[in-house]
Amino acid sequence: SSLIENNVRLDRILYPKPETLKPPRTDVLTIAPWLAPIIWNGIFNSDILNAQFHKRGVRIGLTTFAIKKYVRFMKDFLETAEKFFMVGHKVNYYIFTDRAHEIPNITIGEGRHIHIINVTGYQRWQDVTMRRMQMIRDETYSRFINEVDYLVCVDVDMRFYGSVGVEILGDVFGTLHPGFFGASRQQFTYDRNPKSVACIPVDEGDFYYAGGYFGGKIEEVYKLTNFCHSAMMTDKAIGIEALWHDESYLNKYFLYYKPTKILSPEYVWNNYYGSPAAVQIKRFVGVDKNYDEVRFR
Ligand code: 2GW
Ligand code: MN
Repeated sequence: SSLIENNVRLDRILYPKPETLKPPRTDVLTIAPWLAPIIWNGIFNSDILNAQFHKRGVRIGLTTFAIKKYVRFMKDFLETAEKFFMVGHKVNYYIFTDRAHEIPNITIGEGRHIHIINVTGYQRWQDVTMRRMQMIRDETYSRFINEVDYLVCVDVDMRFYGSVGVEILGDVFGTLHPGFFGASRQQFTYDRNPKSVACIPVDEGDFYYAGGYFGGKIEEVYKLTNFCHSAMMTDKAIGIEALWHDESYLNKYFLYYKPTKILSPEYVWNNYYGSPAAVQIKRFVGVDKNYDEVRFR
């Protein structure tokens, strides 16, 4: 499949013309200063995008981790992904788990496949979440590069409630954290320890990106995950760990390697943050965790 985004000839498609003097959204920022689009409901036409991506025959990988008790999120995650994630496209689910026998047997649509990747769970929960970077990285060149064109890497304690389609795909993308899209630099919970590789000074930073939703082309996901994992190992060697674990290192990566596309918090919502007007659709929403039961923090 072609990786060049506009080299397919489209057939006739009928749709209202874009209105230069009537932008579809004026309540939110839809483009970053480095000209990466910020994807909000209303700014894109799925018919055009689907036609382009279908002609390119694009294959999409969705990675998630279900370690220990988190296998319980798998059923809802997969069932709702079948309804809403990249419907009509070629999709490979990659489930990293230490409990393969507990992954539910779900009926999967045509052109879609579930791949289980057996991994061992780390003792500390911080390592469970942080080591995802290493595990994704290690599969990029041994596997993903041969099987898919794009990767979407997400948390598992989530459910799809609305369409998540090819509008999210690009060279490398991050997602605005639902708790910080209206926040100031000072309020961003970046790591501030100058000894940590993840440190971001208070006079830098563009957005606060969510740890639970990033992706892009395989080569770019390799660069991103390799950076984050290496940074964690550098910190670990001097006995430190960034404030929000993998999320802090991801934010540092995106400060200096700007994402080429940015997803609005529609794509990684949590109802803890209510229902602000800017968020017209909650497409992928955190599942209320029973902290005492599921976690052991
Ligand atoms: C994580 C924390 C405490 C206890 C258990 C776990 C845990 C996580 C686990 O036992 N098994 C497991 O598979 N995980 C995976 O790591 C799973 O895919 C989960 O969605 C992901 C992140 O952990 P989670 O969802 O409990 O953390 P959140 O929702 O607070 O995540 C945000 O912050 C994290 C860093 O602290 C990450 O950056 C994450 O991507 C963020 O969404
Ligand atoms: Mn989560």
